[in-house]
Amino acid sequence: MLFRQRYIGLIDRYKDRLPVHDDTRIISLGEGNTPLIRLNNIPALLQKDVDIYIKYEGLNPTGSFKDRGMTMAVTKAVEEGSKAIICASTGNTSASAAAYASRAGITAFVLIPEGKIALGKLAQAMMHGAVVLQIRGNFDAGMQLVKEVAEHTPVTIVNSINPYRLQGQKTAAFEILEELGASPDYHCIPVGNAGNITAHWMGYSEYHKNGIVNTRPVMVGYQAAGSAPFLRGAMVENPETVATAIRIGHPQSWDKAWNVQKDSSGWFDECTDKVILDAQKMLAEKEGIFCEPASATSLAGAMQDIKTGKIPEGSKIVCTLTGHGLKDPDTAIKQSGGEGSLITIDATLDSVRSAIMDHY
Ligand code: AN7
Repeated sequence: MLFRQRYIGLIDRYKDRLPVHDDTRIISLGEGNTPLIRLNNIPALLQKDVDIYIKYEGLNPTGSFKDRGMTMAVTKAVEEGSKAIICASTGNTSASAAAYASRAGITAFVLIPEGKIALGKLAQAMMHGAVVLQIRGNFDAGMQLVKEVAEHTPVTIVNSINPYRLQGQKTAAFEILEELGASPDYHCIPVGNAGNITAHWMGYSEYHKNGIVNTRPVMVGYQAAGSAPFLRGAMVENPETVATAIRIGHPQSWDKAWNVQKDSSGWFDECTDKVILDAQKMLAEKEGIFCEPASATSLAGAMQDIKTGKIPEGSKIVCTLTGHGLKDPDTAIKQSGGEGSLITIDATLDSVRSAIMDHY
């Protein structure tokens, strides 16, 4: 018999680099260890000599990068005796919190903006048994409420203002460095609350400081144009974008993200909803990779900067795809022409044959 060591999860894998003890009860669903996929076709379409890698975080257990942070946050909440967790969410955090809470046997309270979360995420939060509080307000209003309520109520906040979240999420950078054997030149990432860009920089910096790698990437954060406080240089009051995951006007890691920008000599930029959706479709059609709209912002932004030469030829670029495409089936179907564009035929051999000949 041939055995491979069982992969349990990122806390188990990076125990010595995370704030856990030998006897900590780890709450895990086998998160992390996601594929780093080299794009085959898109660089050629851009007619640029660039090496683009996709870190496919949509393949985490609940379909987003949030699981990296949630395994840590829930593990620590349980260790500290917490019986309930709470978060405000544009969707993915609520799905992840709901799953890890049920795994731990504690309660998850999630505040979501009414009508503005993708269907798959809502299904997850409900299915895992979270107490779903739909608010007549946006994410930023929900976040404010969560902070206030947690001051007087015995619930642990598991939004990325919980420092254990970033500790877990820094492991994505570890995996990239270990797989490439060196730092990429650029790391492109969607920015909402800016927790993930902060966590990645922590991870890169840790391996750099320990002498495991000699360089760190330039960090580039992309926002949706209607929800781009880092571009405006100020909070945005009524953020709007098709990429509902990053429909955030008051980023919680504002100062931290500006420090990442300065320390890495990076920048922020914005993408229109059209450019985001085009990139999402392109990834699905040309590379076989399905991500949700917010995730495609990283590649959309990278392509903009590759075209202008701001990201020069010869660069090795990693783009994080934060969430799976199945999270938001409505947007996917709509932008593929809608259900009305499906070819409906009689269940006969002739009809199938002629449909094949029409589309061969
Ligand atoms: C797919 O779930 O904030 O910059 O409440 O779901 O670390 O906030 C989601 C954020 C990017 C932005 N891509 O990450 C939530 C939530 C996807 C996301 C982001 C989110 P941060």
